Amino acid sequence: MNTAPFDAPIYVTRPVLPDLTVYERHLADIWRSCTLTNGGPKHAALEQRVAAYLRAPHASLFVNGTISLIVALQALRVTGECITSPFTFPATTHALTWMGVRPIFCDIDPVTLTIDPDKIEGLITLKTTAILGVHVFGVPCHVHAIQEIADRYGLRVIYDGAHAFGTEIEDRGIGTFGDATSFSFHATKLFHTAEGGALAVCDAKVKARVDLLKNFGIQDENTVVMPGINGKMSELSAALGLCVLDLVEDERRRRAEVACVYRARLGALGGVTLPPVLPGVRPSQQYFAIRTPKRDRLQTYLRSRNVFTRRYFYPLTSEAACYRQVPTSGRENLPVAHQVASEVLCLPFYGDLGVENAARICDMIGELP
Ligand code: T4K
Repeated sequence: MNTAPFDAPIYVTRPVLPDLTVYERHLADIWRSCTLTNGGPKHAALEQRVAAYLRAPHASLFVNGTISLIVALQALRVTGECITSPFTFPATTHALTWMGVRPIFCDIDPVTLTIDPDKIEGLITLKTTAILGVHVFGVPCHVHAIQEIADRYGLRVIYDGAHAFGTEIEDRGIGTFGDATSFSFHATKLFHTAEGGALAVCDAKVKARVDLLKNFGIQDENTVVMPGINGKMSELSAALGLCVLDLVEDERRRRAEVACVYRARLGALGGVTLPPVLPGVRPSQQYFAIRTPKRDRLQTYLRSRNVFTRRYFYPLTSEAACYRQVPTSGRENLPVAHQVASEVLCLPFYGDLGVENAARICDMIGELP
């Protein structure tokens, strides 16, 4: 048992990076073509490969995940009120606010930590136009139950799949559920382009609208058809994505090995709730989030051992000063979300961590009284 502090800091994640020479070959192509952005060949190649990896009929690349979410809301004409989870990164809730849509916070399921479908219906009003679920930590929302409610009330369904790149439900890509799913390709993500994102949709008409919206709404040199934004991914980011995508399956395999160690060792300790294993679900391997009532003490203790965990997602977005006045923000409406936010801790989780370091972190966790 080795619980001595690590010599170098251990972070919650580390980005996968290709061999520099592989990226340099792509850079040489870019230098030759002199095309740096606005839908060049790297962008076209990555867009196709991302759609194929996600097993989605259509994908559109973006400059980041947040803009892809905002564009999804605009493309699907979400207005009024949208029912969403407060257990998320602020970007989810902010995307609604930037669109002038009021977030209506719904409590979460204590097992999946995603929006609780049993609580959605009671929040629907005449102003509700959509449900925005978050596949938090890559664990899928209750997609069938959500779709059933949405169909009954004529609502749009949008998913924030920032953590869910590669999650599958019964062999179906996560991006094929609902009307649109956004992904983040930030450096902290399993698959990344340094900064970047994508939107997966099933309807070709929505894809066409999304592509216009991310390019200022410009149809051709003489025609602007809608008030769009600049959401385009550059050739440099797309080239990095092409290199990283080649490494993703191996990274997922290595993370699965780390997860195995965490599950076995922490499961044996007791007092720690592990991430759920759901039948028929292939996990993305994005985060390894545990829950423990000793969370804050544990985080401080691990920090003293040079291990930097993160309290994703504490505080809830409903607790932010800009959302506290929203009527559904009250603690009494969100008891599960508050409990989970007070206990959740994301452990270091990336392939290069290795199984031995993961075991050492488990020993440290076991040492805490
Ligand atoms: N929806 C959800 C549910 C999200 O979680 C996010 C983003 C979004 C939407 C929006 O997607 P984007 O617009 O970002 O594409 C990070 C990320 O910045 C953010 O993308 C992510 N979620 C969020 C969960 O985490 P921080 O503030 O925790 O990151 P930071 O810089 O503290 O990084 C954490 C650790 O990762 C560092 O301690 C070391 C390591 N790291 C980080 C970076 C940036 C590296 O090793 N290299 C790096 O380049 O927000």
